[in-house]
Amino acid sequence: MSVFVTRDETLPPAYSQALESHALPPLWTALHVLLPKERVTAAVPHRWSWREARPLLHEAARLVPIEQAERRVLVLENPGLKGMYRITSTLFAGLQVILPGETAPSHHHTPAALRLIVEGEGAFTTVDGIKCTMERGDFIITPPMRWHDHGHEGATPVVWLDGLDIPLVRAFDASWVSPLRPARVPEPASDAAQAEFRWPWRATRGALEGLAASTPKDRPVTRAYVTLTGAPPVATMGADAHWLRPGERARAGRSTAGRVFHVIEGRGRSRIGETELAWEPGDTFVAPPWHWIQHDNGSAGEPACLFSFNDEPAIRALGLWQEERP
Ligand code: GTQ
Repeated sequence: MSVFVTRDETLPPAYSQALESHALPPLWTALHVLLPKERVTAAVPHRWSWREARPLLHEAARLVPIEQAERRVLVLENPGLKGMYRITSTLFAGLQVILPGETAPSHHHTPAALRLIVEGEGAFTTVDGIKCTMERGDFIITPPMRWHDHGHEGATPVVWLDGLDIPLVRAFDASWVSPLRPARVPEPASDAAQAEFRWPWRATRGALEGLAASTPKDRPVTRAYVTLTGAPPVATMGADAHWLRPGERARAGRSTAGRVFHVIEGRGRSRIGETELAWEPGDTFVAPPWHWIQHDNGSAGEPACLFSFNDEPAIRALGLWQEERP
């Protein structure tokens, strides 16, 4: 949290001292920071290259035993928010790696989590006893206070992107985790049972492809991930799958939500505010709130698929939603 000096140097020093000792700082020196004329964020647009992150994740798997780490995660920390373990002011993101035979023990916590599988096969996450298969591109949620652990029955390292609302929950001083419980390998769960927590990429990709065929060229091809009752995946965070047709340059837009994008397929670039970010499969990039976002599919003749998650449900619930499209 930022701490700023609110002393009014024009006041008699003894009076300033008295205000300080009575916990009564003046508002007038801080008002422009508390209520700026423009929306401001310390978060900056940034891209994490999968090519660069991948060897560092695999090295973490060699250097740090899972028993020590509990969750072996490299945090995608916004360069504008150093030391704060956040990708935007309200969202946490990280890349988690698990090796064959390992288990990340069971716990539950007040923050909500969502996951997008980046690489590998054979891992699973268990949410309230339901074993959810983790295949590349799958989207899996862990709503608040649900027991969850991770395991790996495959042969090569598995990596996924974690998104959590930890900074938002911490703003309410509401972050809490249970003691650990050893993970047990559960029985396989049916697709129907997994459907509460898991959206397989195979199905999402098929739906996007169909949508792309029936959507006018000037309309975006996007599917929001929703629960069986049509709600956002968790109360605080939304998620979308985007399909960029070959050569497509999407319309720009901006909103008061922060957004984290992950490249499932294709190559291209996105303009986030004034920053141009090139991307390829496995890359993750962030658009802080109120930054113009425009995606450009540079893949020659191929579609590009992006996953994204956001804090839109939270900011809507607070009555702070605003959106602009030119
Ligand atoms: O998998 O439970 O990236 O508790 C951060 C905190 C993942 C998890 C994270 C967590 C988890």
